Amino acid sequence: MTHAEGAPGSSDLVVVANRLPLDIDEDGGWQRSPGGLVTALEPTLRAREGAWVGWPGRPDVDPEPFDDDGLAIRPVSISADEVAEYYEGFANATLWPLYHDVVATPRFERSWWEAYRRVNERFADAAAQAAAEGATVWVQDYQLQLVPHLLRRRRPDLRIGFFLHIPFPPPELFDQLPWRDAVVEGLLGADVIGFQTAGGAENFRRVATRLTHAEAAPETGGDHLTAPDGRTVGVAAHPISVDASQLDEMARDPETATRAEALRHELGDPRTVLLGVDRLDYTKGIDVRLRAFAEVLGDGRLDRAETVLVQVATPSREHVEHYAEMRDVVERTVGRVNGEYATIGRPVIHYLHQGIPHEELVSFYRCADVMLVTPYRDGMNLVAKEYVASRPDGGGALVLSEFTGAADELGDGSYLVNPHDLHAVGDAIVAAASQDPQEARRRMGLLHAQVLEHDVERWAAGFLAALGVGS
Ligand code: ADQ
Repeated sequence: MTHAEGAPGSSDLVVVANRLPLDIDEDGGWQRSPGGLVTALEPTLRAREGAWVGWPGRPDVDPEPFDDDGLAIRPVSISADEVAEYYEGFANATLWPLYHDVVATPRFERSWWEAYRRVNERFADAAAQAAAEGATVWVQDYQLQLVPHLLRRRRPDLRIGFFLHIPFPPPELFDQLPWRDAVVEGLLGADVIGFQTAGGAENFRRVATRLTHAEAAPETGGDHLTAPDGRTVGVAAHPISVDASQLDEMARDPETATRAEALRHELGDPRTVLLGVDRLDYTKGIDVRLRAFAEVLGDGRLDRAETVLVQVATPSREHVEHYAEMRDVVERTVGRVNGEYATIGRPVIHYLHQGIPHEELVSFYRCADVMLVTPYRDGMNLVAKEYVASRPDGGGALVLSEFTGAADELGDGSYLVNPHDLHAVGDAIVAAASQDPQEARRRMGLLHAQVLEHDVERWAAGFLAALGVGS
């Protein structure tokens, strides 16, 4: 079913994201790709004849819209050139490094920007077609920052929300972007702009008031702006989370404990298991934790015969140059550290360059005495929250970078570190690995309670409430 240009669609709630919650395969069949977002939004979407606008995950296909069990799926077609320029280029080689503290050098290419604008127009068209009169549209993430403004131009009747999953940088970095005015204008088209942290929201307010005629609206407690066109725009932190009760339940399943024990046995029954789980991304600080681990083995603060680090790294964005370089760095480091400290049949680092199933991941979390989350910069970091949600037993310890959004909420119970300070990361690893069991329980109890209470459902309901949608 398609709608005539300009005529409203039938959905009262529309989610617009780079990816659909389903991927199309080579034969045109659809595979579910369940993520936290779809799980969190599903009940509300289905209750409101919801629609999801997004890319089906393959270039140059143009599938028909369809209904998936009450959820309207509205695919947006993207060509192979656009995948290279809009997605791998502007989104992942310009915005991603720029918004993550320039930990890699962003590239500014005019043709990438033009593709970004063109694709954002296409998403705005699809959203305008799906939304019913007066509907609410929730736009997700850095790939689609122009959509709020473009959509408002097409459909002034809509309530529009935008959530940024990655950090929003301070003006000192954002100002490098040659197209900064258009991006801020794009975002200001929303009624509510959500960020992972209060710091991100504050950065955006500073940028917006300096680059446009937007003004602070002090009567609202300081978390709104008056946009240049006079509309009030909410700008606030809405920290995302995980399906905590599901993880808690899975972790309590005796089968999970059995699998966790089996894993430890397969690892050679070491005294201490350390774990890292990440997309293989240069922002995640995989290199720093490997080097810190090598240092504490080298100086004998952790016993190389009794300690094992498992690093699971999902392949990610392999066509983007910095990612290939990062993979080389990580894999060379794994080889070097094992070369130095392993014995036959006993590597000190087990490295998996693969995704692992959700249930298996929970067993890994249950098995890990110390979870290492050491990004140089991260919007939130769901792995940290998944880990603590999976420890209802009160066991384990979290080493957490202070440059993650998660540190705002999990600072109290975790071992907070500056990932640029290799010695401090080593100290934190040693402290977490040798903590007093009673203190350990107290810390994990705090963390577990925090995440169980502030779960992804609460995040979605909170954002939608700010947009005026009741649950
Ligand atoms: P990501 O950068 O992808 O997300 P993160 O929040 O850690 O980072 O989420 C990664 C997800 O992938 C987790 O759910 C994790 O379990 C899963 N995962 C990672 N490696 C895996 C593996 N090897 N096998 C299976 N699953 C694996 C972006 C932002 C974050 C923000 C989220 C949500 O960069 O800062 O927290 O969006 O807003």
